[in-house]
Amino acid sequence: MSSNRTFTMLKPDSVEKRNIGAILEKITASGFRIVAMKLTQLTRSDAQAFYAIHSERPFFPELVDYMTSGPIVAAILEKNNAVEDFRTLIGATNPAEAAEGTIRNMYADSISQNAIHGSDSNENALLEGAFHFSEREMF
Ligand code: IDP
Ligand code: MG
Repeated sequence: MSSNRTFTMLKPDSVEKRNIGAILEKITASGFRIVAMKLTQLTRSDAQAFYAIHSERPFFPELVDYMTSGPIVAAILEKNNAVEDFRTLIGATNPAEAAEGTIRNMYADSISQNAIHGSDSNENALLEGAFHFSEREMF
């Protein structure tokens, strides 16, 4: 996966609230091409591994409970400057601080249930994409 790609998850709250369509519309209208996509559910060990960097944080148990609470939509997205532009599109981690018109501003409920994930570096985009997809699921 090259550096013009990023990885996203529409988190369980977005699926539960039937916001998949609206969020994907915003993503594709913002110039991202969908390279890979699936509806799936994280196991506890998946969530613990995916968020291993946060394992010592006080919110980690809550994060694992939330991310395993229902299905997610996992996707790889392509655009010039994908990682940075996607972080701009989703907005700050805490929706109360997310800029007007960002996905978290529009669709997130709280700092924990914040609608969507976006990779924070090219290196993590590659790792996170490979966590969910094989090469033959990428187009
Ligand atoms: P990010 O998703 O904007 O990159 P991170 O700091 O990497 O934010 O945190 C990963 C996820 O952990 C967040 O998206 C959110 O779901 C959850 N999280 C982060 N900080 C808190 C917190 O202070 N309380 C509860 N959950 C949090
Ligand atoms: Mg992060």
